[in-house]
Amino acid sequence: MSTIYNLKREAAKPPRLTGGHRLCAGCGAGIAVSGVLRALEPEDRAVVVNATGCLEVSTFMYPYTAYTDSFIHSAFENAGATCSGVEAAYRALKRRNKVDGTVKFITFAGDGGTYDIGFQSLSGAMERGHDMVYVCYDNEAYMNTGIQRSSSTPMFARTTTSAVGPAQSGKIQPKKDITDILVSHNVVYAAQTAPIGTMKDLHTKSHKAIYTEGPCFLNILAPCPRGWDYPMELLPELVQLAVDTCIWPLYEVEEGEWRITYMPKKKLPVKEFFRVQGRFRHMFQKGNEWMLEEAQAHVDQKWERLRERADL
Ligand SMILES: Cc1ncc(C[n+]2csc(CCOP(=O)(O)OP(=O)(O)O)c2C)c(N)n1
Repeated sequence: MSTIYNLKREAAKPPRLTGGHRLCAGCGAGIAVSGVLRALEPEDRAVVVNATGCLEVSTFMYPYTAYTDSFIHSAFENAGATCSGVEAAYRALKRRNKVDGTVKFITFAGDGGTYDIGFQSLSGAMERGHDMVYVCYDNEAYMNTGIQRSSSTPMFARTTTSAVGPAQSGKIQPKKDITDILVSHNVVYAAQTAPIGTMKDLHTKSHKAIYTEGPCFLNILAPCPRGWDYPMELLPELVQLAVDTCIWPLYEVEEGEWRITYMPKKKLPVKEFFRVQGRFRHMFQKGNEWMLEEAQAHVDQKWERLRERADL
């Protein structure tokens, strides 16, 4: 099994999330998920567990499926538990020589299903040490039900439940740091990545997560053209801006060792990322400069903390 990334080789593999699904043009989730599944070695099978959300309603509408692997639609609350249960059953069958080949276990859930509603079952599955990967595609709100704020929504972002007006300026609270929380579960591998550039970062981390034995967690930035309010063709630039502003740093934590996997050549001001999205438009109105300053200070502080942890 080769761990050296080769774009040509990966792109030539048959897709395991096939075309014809109903995700929006310009959505980051579909690219993220197909990128994760592409990291599976062709001879291995997978069981994909998916919590309710945009991904699930768009890629699996019974009797249709966009997956070439087995798929379980799980409730919001228990995607982690469902995946860990199937993994435990597999191990029991394997011990009795009742299954051939290798099967990998991957859960996909949005930030609502991960940071909030499915958190207890994710926490339990990771703590029990199941051999599975839990992947959060983080679009920073409950998009499927009409763009409601989640604990992943960044401060100041406008959603349908964090309004912008005289009484409130978008979401009041800062974004929860779920990757850090998962690191505290002592998972064997945790990483933050994004569908970016040649997809090398996403591929390498997905491969590591799938083929490292034990509980692994990936948090993947997945921009949403409807919720973030950007023109669909802007997706690649938007992801690049998220990492170059250090709003979404790319890093991994392996057995407690923190490593930054992308260092921006020039760290850009956060307003470059905000400027291209309607959900932050109010931050550019006269009198609201303090919001940009506060957001910048918050990102700088988190970036410094990450650099310290990575010994940089
Ligand atoms: C317990 C429960 N509460 C609420 C819902 C309604 N619901 C279905 S999808 C969804 C939004 C999912 O948000 P997220 O997990 O962030 O995924 P996204 O749709 O953004 O991809 C909600 C609130 C539900 N299915 N189950």
